[in-house]
This record gives sequence, C-alpha cells and structure tokens, in this order.
Amino acid sequence: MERRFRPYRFPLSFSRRISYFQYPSSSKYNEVRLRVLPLAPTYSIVIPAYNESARLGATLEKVLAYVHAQGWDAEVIVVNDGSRDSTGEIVRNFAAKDPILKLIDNPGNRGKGYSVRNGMLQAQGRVILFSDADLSSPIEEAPKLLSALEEGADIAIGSRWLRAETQTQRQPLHRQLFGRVFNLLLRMSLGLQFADTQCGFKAFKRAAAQAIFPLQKIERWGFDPEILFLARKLGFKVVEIPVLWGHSGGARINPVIDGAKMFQEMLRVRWYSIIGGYDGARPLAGDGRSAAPVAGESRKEKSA
Ligand SMILES: Nc1nc2c(ncn2[C@@H]2O[C@H](COP(=O)(O)OP(=O)(O)OP(=O)(O)O)[C@@H](O)[C@H]2O)c(=O)[nH]1
Ligand SMILES: [Mg+2]
Repeated sequence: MERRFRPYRFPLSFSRRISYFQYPSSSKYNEVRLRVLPLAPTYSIVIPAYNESARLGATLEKVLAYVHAQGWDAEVIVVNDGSRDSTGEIVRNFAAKDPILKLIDNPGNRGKGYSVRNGMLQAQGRVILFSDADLSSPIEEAPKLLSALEEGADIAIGSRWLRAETQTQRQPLHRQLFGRVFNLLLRMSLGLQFADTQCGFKAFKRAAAQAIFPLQKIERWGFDPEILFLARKLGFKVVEIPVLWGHSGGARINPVIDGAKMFQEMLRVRWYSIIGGYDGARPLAGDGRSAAPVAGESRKEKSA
C-alpha cells in the first residue's frame, strides 16, 4: 500500500498559539509573547530595608532618577524586612508612579542576609546589584562594578579599604577597628583574602547569583563572608573594586553584640563546609542570560 505523507495536526489550542507567533503584528501575539517569553531586564537593583522610612524616600528618588537618566532597562526591588515604620508604604507610593519599582515583603524581620537573598532570588536581571538603603556607596558608583563584570568577573564587590581614601566619611574609630579585626578573623577562619567583605554594594552576574544564594544559610550580618566563601568554592571570579563610601551614621550595629554574633556565624560557615552542608553546590549551567551585558545593551543606548 502506498504510504502518503500526512502532516501532523496540532490540537486546536496549540496550533492557535503557533499561529500567533506566525503573525507577530496581531495583538493576541503580544499577549502570548508576554506570557510565554517575559522580557527580563538587564539590571536589577536590590535594596534591603529595615525601618528605613527616614532615608528611603531620598534613596528611591536618587536611584530611580539615575536609572532613568542612564536609560537602563532595569528593575529596582526593595525588600522590606518586617519594618515597623512606613517603609512599605513609601515604596508603594513610589511604585504607583514608577512601574520599575517593586516591593517584596519578608515574613517579619529576618535580617539583612535573608533580605538580600530574597531579593537576589526574585530579581530577573542579567546583572543583579544590591545596595544598602542609606546609599553609603552612591548609586553613581554602580558602573565601576558593572565594568568589572563586563571585563570578565562573575562578581564585583565594592571595597572601602582597597583604597582607604575613597571613604568620604569615615566610620567612627571603634567601628574601623572592629572591621579590621573582623577582616583578620575572616582571613584566618575562612581564608578569604579581601580587604573588605562587608561593603553593602555588590554586583553579580545572574548565573553566579542563582548558584550562590540558594546555598546561603546565614540570615543576618555574617552573610557577606558566606556568599564570598561559596563564590570561591564554586569557582566564580570575584574582584574587589574601590568605591566611594560615606558612613551615614545611625549606628544600628552594636560592635560588641553584633560582632560576637558575626564571629559565631563565621564559625558556622566553616562548620557547614566541614560537615558537607554546602555539598552538591554546582555552578548553574549557562542559562543564556548569564553573560554580563555591555554598556551598549541598555535600551536608550541601543536606540541612540
Ligand atoms: N539594622 C538592620 N538593617 C537591616 C535589617 N534587615 C535589612 N537591613 C538593611 O541592611 C542595610 C544595612 O543596614 P545599616 O543599618 O545601614 O548597617 P551598616 O551600614 O552596616 O551600619 P551603620 O553604620 O549603622 O549604617 C540597610 O539597607 C538596612 O535597611 C535588620 O534586620 N537590621
Ligand atoms: Mg549603613
């Protein structure tokens, strides 16, 4: 018997969907495209915020104005860490006027480490940067970190101590001393050879963030050394970049109490690594979105 080729007929709903792709001018096509292929922004800026009502308004104004002035295709995410003041409301008010701003609410006050992880894992950008809400490092410093990623690093961390003269407003002496002792202990306990692990201004390529943050266990102040420890374990390239930094005051960290907790957290990181708590850690296979965008990739620059 002669065998005739019969084209396979897709079920109706599916074939309809295909046809939307064949007719890109139809409005149905755009509907489907947005649902099936959500467009990821180039940059995500994550800002952890706990009781930041006094300074968050000014910070959001600066960050949003800067992002728009640069023409960046970006999202800004504030992670509200169970604030008891009007932090959430401030973000909602700004977000009503600017859709690139998003609010994530933690389930109560969980710490800066938890907040950063929550934001980093929900961020959609190809590069994800986190910054303290007090903008101790001005947002205008971001291109320094982004350039380092373009040049091949997976992670670029702001540093206040690589060139100490970049500190426009120094911390009080006791905080500087505490920071240096902490750094020494980090070198001894985790072998981390960075001048400054604690600067709240760090940028990650998406693949690095997606590999590291799911493994993070430390939820409070000691999370920075843990993510740097994990970055080394997973073989990511980390570079330290001197950035401008001005101490903003407020003194919400107690060097003695928080210092003791951070030391305990360092030992926990060492302990977890000994008992295999971070095993199974594998860099994610390239998801096609891991490459650092180049400056020319922002929408404005593209169309210019
Ligand atoms: N203090 C505090 N900050 C948190 C918490 N969760 C998230 N954060 C955010 O973590 C960032 C750093 O907090 P800061 O209080 O500025 O800490 P710091 O810069 O190390 O210390 P200061 O010298 O007091 O500014 C800010 O964006 C906070 O809003 C928390 O539970 N407590
Ligand atoms: Mg601060």
